[in-house]
Amino acid sequence: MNNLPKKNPKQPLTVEQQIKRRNFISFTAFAGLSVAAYGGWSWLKKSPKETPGITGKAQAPFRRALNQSELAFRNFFSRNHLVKTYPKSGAAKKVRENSHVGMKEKIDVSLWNLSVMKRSGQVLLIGLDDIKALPRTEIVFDFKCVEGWDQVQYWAGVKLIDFMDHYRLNDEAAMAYLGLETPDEKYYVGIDMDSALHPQTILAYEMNDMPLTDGHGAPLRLIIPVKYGIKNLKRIGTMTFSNERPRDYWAERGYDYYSGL
Ligand SMILES: Nc1nc2c(c(=O)[nH]1)N[C@H]1C(S)=C(S)[C@@H](COP(=O)(O)O)O[C@H]1N2
Ligand SMILES: [Mo]
Repeated sequence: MNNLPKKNPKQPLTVEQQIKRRNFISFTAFAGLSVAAYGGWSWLKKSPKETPGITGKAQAPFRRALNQSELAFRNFFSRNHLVKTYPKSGAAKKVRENSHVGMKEKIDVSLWNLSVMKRSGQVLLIGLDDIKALPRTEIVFDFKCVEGWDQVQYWAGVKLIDFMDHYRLNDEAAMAYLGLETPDEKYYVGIDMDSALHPQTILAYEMNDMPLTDGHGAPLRLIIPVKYGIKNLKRIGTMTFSNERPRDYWAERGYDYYSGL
């Protein structure tokens, strides 16, 4: 035993005091949370809209959250993870046709060329016969549109990765994005290079063993099963490569830039 004076032992609280005290604590906590929630909400509402351009219309913090989740997705994404495929017998005979931005003018396939803007500034003009001479590949997969429909479809063409390999677009493949535009530049998409070089991404010139019809994007369109329909640009005119995001028709209208599946 030491000789220090004993502190006054605290009087235990009565039951009523305990209840009062708990009520006080929970009320304070509730009030505090309400203020925080309201504060958070008005912070979001008052925070500036992101600057219009590549993407538009979302409050900046929302877009930051979206971009964060894009990063998470891209980290999960693997070029070796294949989208489910189906037997040809399962493919739709009547293929849905949806929206034709950038396809108003009549197209003369004999005059058409794919323009590839190289990093060096050089432009490759490539005709359809040159593209058809490359190894042909086919895919039957479930095409999904953000509007809420999907359909098993059968497409054929050349793998984009084979095409890039053939034309020695190595410097271009090392960049972060592929940009595609229709010849009239009215519809355009940007695609991250991992998705562009995915083994199921193809430059398609046939559907159900027939040359593409105008409505489905003749003479050449993108088929990219790891993305929603919006990224599957019909009637390709030009191909660009960049480390910044290329402009994207639907991202400018508020849709997710990545639009992955
Ligand atoms: N040039 C161009 N490509 C486009 C579109 C478009 O409006 N113009 N719409 C996209 C959308 S939203 C979808 S769902 C698919 C539809 O392709 P389909 O008509 O072959 O079904 O094309 C995509 N590619
Ligand atoms: Mo779509």
